Amino acid sequence: MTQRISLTQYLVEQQREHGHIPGQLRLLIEVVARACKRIAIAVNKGALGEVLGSAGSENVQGEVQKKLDIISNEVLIEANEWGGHLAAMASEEMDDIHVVPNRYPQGEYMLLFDPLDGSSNIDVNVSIGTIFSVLRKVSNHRGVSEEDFLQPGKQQAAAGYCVYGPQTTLVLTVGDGVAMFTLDRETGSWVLTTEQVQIPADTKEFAINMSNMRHWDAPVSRYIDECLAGKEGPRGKDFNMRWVASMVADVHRILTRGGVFLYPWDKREPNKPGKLRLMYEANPMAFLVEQAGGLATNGTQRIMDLQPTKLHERVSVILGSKHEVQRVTGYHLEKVAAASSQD
Ligand code: P6P
Repeated sequence: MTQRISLTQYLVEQQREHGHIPGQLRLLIEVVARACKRIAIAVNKGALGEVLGSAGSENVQGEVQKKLDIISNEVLIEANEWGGHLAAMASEEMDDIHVVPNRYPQGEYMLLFDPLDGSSNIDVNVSIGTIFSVLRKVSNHRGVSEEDFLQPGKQQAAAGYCVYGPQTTLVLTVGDGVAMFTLDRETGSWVLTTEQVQIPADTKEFAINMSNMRHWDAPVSRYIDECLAGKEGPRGKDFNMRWVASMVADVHRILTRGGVFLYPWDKREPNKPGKLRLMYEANPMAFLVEQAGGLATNGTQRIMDLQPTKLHERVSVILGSKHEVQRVTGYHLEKVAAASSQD
């Protein structure tokens, strides 16, 4: 039996060997990991725990909130506000930021999260997950405001997710590669099961919601049409398709065996740049994917270079195997170049 190391031992060794993880950040990660364990217990109760179904309210996105959305959000808030490692938190489920109450010491980090992504899958027992992103409070003025959160993804100190699937797995980066920890339910501890995750540069698997095909922009239609043309087409190979409709599950598959994930802008709501949220979905996933050797763009720009203007802003997302993301991005840039040459 190989000696398994725990999340705590991993973080201590990372801190000792690489100095990547200041004490406050280590505490933050351990507290978030503990909160994810509590969320996993609630999620796994299902119909036995009176946690399924709608909460009868809407979030800032105008989406119906599930009971587990609210439970997960509250677990993360309560777990993190007393530790002294955070100045504030932001969540998909909350209109405004949550500043750490004055009764607790304020820390140097800010935590953003989608407490339970993929909620439409909760009641049908399909994998869902928690996504989190960590920023440093860079302004030295007293207090903290929404503007403090508006930093590009390349400023992230850490990012990760917990996928509640056949296994409960925590996936984490602090900027020194990607590590995966599986929850050992017998001991209740996170056990390191994979480190230095690498996404293959090539793939034969794409993930997109095909029902939106008629609404796509030309570069996306071109890319998917070429994949569907298979061996006889310009790609010279057959492709497979997966779409879980849980970003955490789709990204976990890509980190595990490669692939390309697309949630692009489409004509349904032309004024919206995309469906997914930049700050607490796209940025953390982009950090993980890049740390695992993949790429993440919005079609024309690196996602982690984007300067946010609003906390809940949306973005078009193309991420995964390097060569595929380069191809899709290249098709978008060809369209931009053609349009500017006509001006
Ligand atoms: P659609 C879940 O609601 C989510 O935000 C992502 O996890 C997922 O990738 C996407 O939306 C699914 O969207 O339009 O296919 O239901």
